[in-house]
Amino acid sequence: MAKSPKSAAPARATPARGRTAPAAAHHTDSGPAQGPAGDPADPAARQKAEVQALAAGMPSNPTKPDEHGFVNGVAPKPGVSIAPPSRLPGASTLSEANASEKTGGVAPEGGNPTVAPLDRVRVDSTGQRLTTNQGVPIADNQNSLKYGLRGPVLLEDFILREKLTHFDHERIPERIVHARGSGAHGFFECYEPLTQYTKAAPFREAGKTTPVFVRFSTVQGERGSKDTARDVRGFAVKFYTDEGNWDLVGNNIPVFFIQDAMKFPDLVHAVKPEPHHAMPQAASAHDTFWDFVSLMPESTHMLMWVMSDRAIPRSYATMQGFGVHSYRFVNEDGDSVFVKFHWSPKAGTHSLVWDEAVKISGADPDYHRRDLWERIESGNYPEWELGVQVFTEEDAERFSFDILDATKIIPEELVPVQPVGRMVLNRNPDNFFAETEQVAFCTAHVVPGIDFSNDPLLAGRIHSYVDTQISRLGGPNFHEIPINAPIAPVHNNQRDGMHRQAIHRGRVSYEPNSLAGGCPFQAGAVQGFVSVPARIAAKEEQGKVRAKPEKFADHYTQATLFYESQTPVEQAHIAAAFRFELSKLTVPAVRERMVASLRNVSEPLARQVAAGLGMRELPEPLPRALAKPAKPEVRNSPALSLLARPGEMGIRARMIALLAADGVDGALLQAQAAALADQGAAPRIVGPHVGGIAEADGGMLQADASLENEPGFLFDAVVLPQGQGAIAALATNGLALEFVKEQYRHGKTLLVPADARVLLEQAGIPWELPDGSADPGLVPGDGNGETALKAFAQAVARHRHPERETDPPRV
Ligand code: HDE
Repeated sequence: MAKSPKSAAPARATPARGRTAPAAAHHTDSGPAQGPAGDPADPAARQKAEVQALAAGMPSNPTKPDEHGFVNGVAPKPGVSIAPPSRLPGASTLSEANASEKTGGVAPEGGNPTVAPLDRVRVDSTGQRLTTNQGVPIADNQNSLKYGLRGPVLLEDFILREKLTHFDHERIPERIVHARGSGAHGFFECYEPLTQYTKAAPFREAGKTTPVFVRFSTVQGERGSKDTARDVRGFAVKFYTDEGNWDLVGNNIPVFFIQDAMKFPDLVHAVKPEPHHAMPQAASAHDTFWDFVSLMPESTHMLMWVMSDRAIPRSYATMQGFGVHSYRFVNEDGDSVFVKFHWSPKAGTHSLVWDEAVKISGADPDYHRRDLWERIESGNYPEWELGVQVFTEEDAERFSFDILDATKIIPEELVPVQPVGRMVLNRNPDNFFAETEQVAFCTAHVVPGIDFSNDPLLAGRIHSYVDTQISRLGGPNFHEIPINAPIAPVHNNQRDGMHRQAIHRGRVSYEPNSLAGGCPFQAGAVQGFVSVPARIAAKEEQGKVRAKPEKFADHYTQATLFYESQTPVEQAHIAAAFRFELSKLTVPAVRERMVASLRNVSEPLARQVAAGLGMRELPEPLPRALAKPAKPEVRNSPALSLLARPGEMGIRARMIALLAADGVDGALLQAQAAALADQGAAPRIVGPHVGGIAEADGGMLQADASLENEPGFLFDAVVLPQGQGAIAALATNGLALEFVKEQYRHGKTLLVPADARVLLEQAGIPWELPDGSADPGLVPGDGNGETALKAFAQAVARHRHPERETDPPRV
């Protein structure tokens, strides 16, 4: 520890003959020619002497020879460091031990508290008085400072000015894409060590947990846009590993529209609201998007996914997530394999239907945000299993498609997905802005054990994310914003810049150095990040080139694979989505071009879409870029259907309405609500109004919501009431009939006691399916309801009853 200069002997004014003047040791401009003798009683002299000794201990740069040659390049050695004799040589100032309430004492050795847990910056104002940002107590928060009661407001009012100035700057630029999103904290838990493939910290030991922050988002709409737009969803996970932050910035769809980052600005310009009138918001159903994608046939595979129900998820908790690109795993020996990442929801993959999504966006634009928040608040923590597809360079060579092409999947039937861990989201943020808005994901954030492939789309992303944060978050120090700071120690020689938080001790901010004993020193290959040398065999045509490999030209094989792997009801939804989107175009030529493209995917699909658009004749198929694509390994992949993952959460977190009105059998209704809540569902009593509802037996129950403020399409299922008075009231209430009708139209489960059948009849709902068989989603309710409730819960767990569907709907 440096000795406090306070207790040090004062420097002598006159140097003793033959000795270096200790006073000279205090000069900051130049020191004594011979170096100080190091009077142990004088910290300045001691510091100089110890610095001199440190510097002398490194007569040359010992690591210089290691900077050269391939072998050193792939296995860099750790830097050399010399332990200083005391803390003195590393100090910025001899006065550092003069502590105060503000300065604290000397920096803890080797520490950087900007990476300490977030409670260091959480603010709780319980019992506190109001202050300015300078901590000055505010006496009056109601009035500006005026000259007399009716006089002018004074410029001197620093309290008013501070408040307004801060308010004026409350907004930051929204994300250029993925502006609308919601996030949560949680953890990742590793099942088994994956060390044969990777040394990445989260996969080192069975049971090891790594904190995560996850943000889900839509792509097209602005920050305040609706949640249930037809769109790709972002699925970005920040792993705070003990070896640094790893961001797996993925989507809920495993492929992308384009193959090269060069086209990303074009794609985004085409899909965003059109620039002349800034419409439409949060929608791809407009001319410029379809103009672009129909001229870019590599987007066809992605279009199949985006027109499927994947693009209108029921909940963030019921979506898969994908890393999309091929990445690399690297183990301790430096061996690498390719890897694709898959998140699979424990709650199953469930989606909305289009009519429902459209209506929800009006009644509750925050539908997904609310759902995520409420799941976590109620302890129904969303959970996913992480799976990996691991394959070698040699496997990749054999595939009929290129693994560097982000418009292609690797069918699970070709390379199975191995489960490696689970992720649980169990904590909502304290503050949306500080955490969810300021979180900065970046594909360049990788840790030792994870590396990139040569995917040209990924290459652009490695650049783009840091770049965008600099303007969005106002400078290069966004890594110090608490939500972005790693939990791993941070030490480097980067300094200054806007909004710098860290106060670096010492005067050394360069490497190599001897004045700080060589610290911080380079970690070397064993501990540090080393890029895998790309092992792509050099071919004659290797050289600078702007072109794509041949296999990238197969634009349709996997689009067909996706479409063919869907169940008939999913195929029908895809056709309907194309019909809807293309019906919104104002330029018929674009519409025709898209139908021409669909002929290369599936003739029946193209015909169905054309018929839905009133096109009597099919256009010629679009010319293909590759006349003879390679034979695909897999022609049907059941894993691609949403129905392949029903989930294992039953009715947990399902929103279930229990309709009520005056005269309801209140005891039964409350028992049903309690039984559903016991199973983890979220029951809500919905009446003609909120508040008191008179029960048949004279008691009162409280409605949580009204038919007006929470319409039927917001619920996963509905329990119809018993009690003649209530049924009669609801049967003449148009809102109640619409409620029931929409539940039915959207394929939901209705519990229908015999007496309440009249509600179905009034709403025009048939008791049987179109083919005359029993409707599994209309569950008859018996007297006191226990058996019926069980059957109801089972039917709700199926999510939806598409057997009921007709196009157009019967009801
Ligand atoms: Fe992004 N993307 N992206 N992207 N992306 C951004 O970064 C970009 C791509 C994805 O919740 C931006 O911080 C380029 C694919 C998610 O904060 C920006 C290219 C995938 C999020 C950016 C792509 C994604 C973003 C905007 C083509 C799925 C939201 C704000 C080369 C694998 C993260 C920001 C969050 C956000 C660039 C393509 C996923 C501009 C250049 C493919 C989930 O940097």
